Amino acid sequence: MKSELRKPKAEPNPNSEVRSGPRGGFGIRDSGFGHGSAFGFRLSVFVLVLASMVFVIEAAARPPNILLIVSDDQGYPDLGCIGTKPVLTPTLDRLAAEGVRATSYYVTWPACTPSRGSVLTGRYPQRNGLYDMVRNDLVNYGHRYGAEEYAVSPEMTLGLDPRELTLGDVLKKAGYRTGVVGKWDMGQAKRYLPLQRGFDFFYGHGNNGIDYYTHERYGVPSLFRGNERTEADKGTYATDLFKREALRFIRESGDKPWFLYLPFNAPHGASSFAKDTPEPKTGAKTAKRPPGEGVQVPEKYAALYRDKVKEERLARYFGAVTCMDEAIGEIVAHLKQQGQGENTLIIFHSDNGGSGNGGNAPLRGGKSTMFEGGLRSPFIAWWPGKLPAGKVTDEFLTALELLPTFAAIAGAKLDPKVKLDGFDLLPVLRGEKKSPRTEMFWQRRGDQAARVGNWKWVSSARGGGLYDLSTDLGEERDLAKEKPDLAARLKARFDAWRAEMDASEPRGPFRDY
Ligand SMILES: [Ca+2]
Repeated sequence: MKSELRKPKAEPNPNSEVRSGPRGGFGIRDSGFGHGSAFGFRLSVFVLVLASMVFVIEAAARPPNILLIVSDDQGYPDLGCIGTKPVLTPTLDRLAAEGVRATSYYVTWPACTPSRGSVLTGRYPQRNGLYDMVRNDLVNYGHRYGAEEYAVSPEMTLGLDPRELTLGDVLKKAGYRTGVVGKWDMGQAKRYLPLQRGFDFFYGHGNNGIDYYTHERYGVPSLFRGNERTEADKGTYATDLFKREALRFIRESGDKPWFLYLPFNAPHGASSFAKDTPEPKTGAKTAKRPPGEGVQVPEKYAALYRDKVKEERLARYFGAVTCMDEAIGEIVAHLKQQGQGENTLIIFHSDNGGSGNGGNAPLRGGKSTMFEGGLRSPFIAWWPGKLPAGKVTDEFLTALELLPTFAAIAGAKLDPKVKLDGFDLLPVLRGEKKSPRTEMFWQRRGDQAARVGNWKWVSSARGGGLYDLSTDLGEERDLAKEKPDLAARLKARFDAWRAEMDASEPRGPFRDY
């Protein structure tokens, strides 16, 4: 991958034009001068021009707010506007209709933690060192941890290397108020938590998943406010809490430009003991997770789907998506009420492919696989007046592009010593240029994949081959035998990328250095 470090001022500040709005308010009537004489008129014009110049400076000085919404395990087709599933997402559909939807947008890993680490750092997981999950998977969900045992477990001792710069670090330095509401998943020890990673505000869970109501994982209370664990909201549905806290953050930011990273835990399966199964005794390491535990959701949302789908787990999954969609709708409505609708970029995507809730057709595979169903995510960007409305683009884009994009619109200075793997994607969304991305690489343990142009090469325990995505989005026809030279070329590109990752500066927590 030819990496590209973009200078933030490469394009004009999209907010530097004069426009009317709550912070404008200049006009003839405001000038305070009479209009009855030529002198008065000229003076009025002079004052108007002067006032406009002041406003231009003021507008240029206030960059747009940025709201990054990430859903959890929401499959590529799981949006109402795609039209292949009965899922109801009126808010996201509207954002897509008023903005840009990308159909070839990829995450960097087919499951939570490394995918999110790339969102936050703009770097491949293999470059920032967070290339596997941070979770206690040596024991199953039925195991209730004691405090001392939990304190030394992977969930507490692993996290994103503290030397990595996050979106919070970059945007805070550019004058933004920065917040995280929801699933942090970058480590739970204090040094890993958002307040130590460039963020001013944090409400959510530090670990990989929780019970939507008790907010526990492995029996450990997992919700934080700032650096402190809190049980004050125990019993309230997580999506409702994250909506409440997102609105609080926006409200409390006042006139300051803000960046809110809002990663919902929905519609991920609940990380909880099953309601109808007795908790196993402490130390029981072989207790099975009960089948079909799935997603937790308030009954009114699951009820929307009971006549549409046969399986209860699907009704709950779709219900959780709709509940999240409704929460996003309230946040967007609040922005509009505050007059910030046109001064806010909203980006929405999922952290990885769907985990089997009705499949990811037309894509092959799902979460944890190297096929498109694991790596390709729904993507919507909304910014009225600054991005086209109703545009659908098939340009090759990834989550690595987010940090350079946000840095560019915030006018943030990037550290030239930090190698980034993406670029500002706004000109591509506007249709002003083709995507500079020609390649992308993935590795999950022994599984490997590369996309070069429209060609995809996969080598994994669950199958592999060479596929032409331009004619075979479902990766059904392996052309490796027909085109051995091309397959070898893609593998060589993968190997070159792997060598670059191995040669990059050692970073934790998984790399041996
Ligand atoms: Ca996930």
